[in-house]
Amino acid sequence: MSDTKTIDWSKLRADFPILHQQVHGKPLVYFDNAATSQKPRAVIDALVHYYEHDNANVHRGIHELSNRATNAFEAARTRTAKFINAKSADEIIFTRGTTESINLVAATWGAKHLKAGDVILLTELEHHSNLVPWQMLAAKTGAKLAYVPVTGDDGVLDLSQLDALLTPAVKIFSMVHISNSMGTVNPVAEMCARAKKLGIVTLVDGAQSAGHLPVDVQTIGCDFFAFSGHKICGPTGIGVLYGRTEVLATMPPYQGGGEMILSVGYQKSDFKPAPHRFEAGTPDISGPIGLHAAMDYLDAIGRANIWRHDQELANYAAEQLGSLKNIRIFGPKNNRAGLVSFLLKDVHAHDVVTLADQGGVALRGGHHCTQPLMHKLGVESTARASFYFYNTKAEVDTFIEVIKEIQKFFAA
Ligand code: 7TS
Repeated sequence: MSDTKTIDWSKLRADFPILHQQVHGKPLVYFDNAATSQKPRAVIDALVHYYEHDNANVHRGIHELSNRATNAFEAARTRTAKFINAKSADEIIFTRGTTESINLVAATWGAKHLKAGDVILLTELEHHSNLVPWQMLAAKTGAKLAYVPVTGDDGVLDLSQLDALLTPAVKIFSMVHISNSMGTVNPVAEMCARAKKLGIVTLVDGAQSAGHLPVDVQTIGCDFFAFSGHKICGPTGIGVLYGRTEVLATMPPYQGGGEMILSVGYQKSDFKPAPHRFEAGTPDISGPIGLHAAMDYLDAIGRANIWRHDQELANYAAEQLGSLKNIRIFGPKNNRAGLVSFLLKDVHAHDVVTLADQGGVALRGGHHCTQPLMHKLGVESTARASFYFYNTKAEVDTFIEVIKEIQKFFAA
């Protein structure tokens, strides 16, 4: 792995065809990476190659193309296990994304293990996809929801309350690794360890972390880890649920259909073990193949290097924004992930995003699917710039100039 200083980041940028265009007559500055990342040529080529040479259904045929497709599909599973250091490829379930991964756990683990009076522990930082499935499960089972609170605009959790919240009624603790709206990096290994000591099952939402820093599910010590392909340079429509073998073995199937059965009778069926028990029907085949190429691409750069680059850009952007007047900046002072959320005084976040777009800068404005957190902080929305390794300091300078122009426009 090369050192971050020896990496030619601008050369990597050349791998992304989409970045080399103008928007509204200005060079595109793509700062919406927390929503979705762009795709390098290697990933696009892997998808084209699959459809041009190997396309067939998996697991069913014994002809050459079906064997090739099956081998590529299962090789992607093995690669994914390596990407997050799972013990076995059987612990990797392919889903549509983080959202479906969490829904799968809520639907299957939840149906088996939760009853009225049990508690589902979450944090106040969660994305809607780690809130709503648990609310639906609570409504169905009579379980209750409890939350680890955030302390304020810095988006940091008050972990001094954790021991008091980890009551015997808590059956699962589901937490975000990196907050998509604040940029907080939660100490998930410590949080999981404290829960695990009490026999509580843990889930980590890794949507914002998996492609940005080295992830080792065994070191984190979680029972489940969820992430999306499209946020880590892979295609949309493919996601991952890691589940520890012992926990997956207790869970009933998710959807019923082909591929997930051992044998089917008219009255009753027997199901395969994990991971196939959770993957009914023809799966997204090109998705894992594209994801495989993305994981190879990211690990050739090194996620520790990507993380340093992310943090450098985010700290620089936060510092530059901090030098402006009439601005409210969210997120932690220390160890900020690669994004900055902010609000300009008396300017709606959507106006910031609309005007920034005119300057070629793609931001996001809104509640970022963290509506309860926004309400807790007393705001409706924020504007957000989120970075990845192909972004540059010069782009941050452009962004800051655009923000200054917006302030001037609204002050006039
Ligand atoms: N969890 C977190 C922390 C996220 O940031 C997101 C998506 C999800 C879960 C859901 O991922 P999906 O791939 O299943 O949709 N976050 C964002 C965002 O910040 N802007 O758009 C999507």
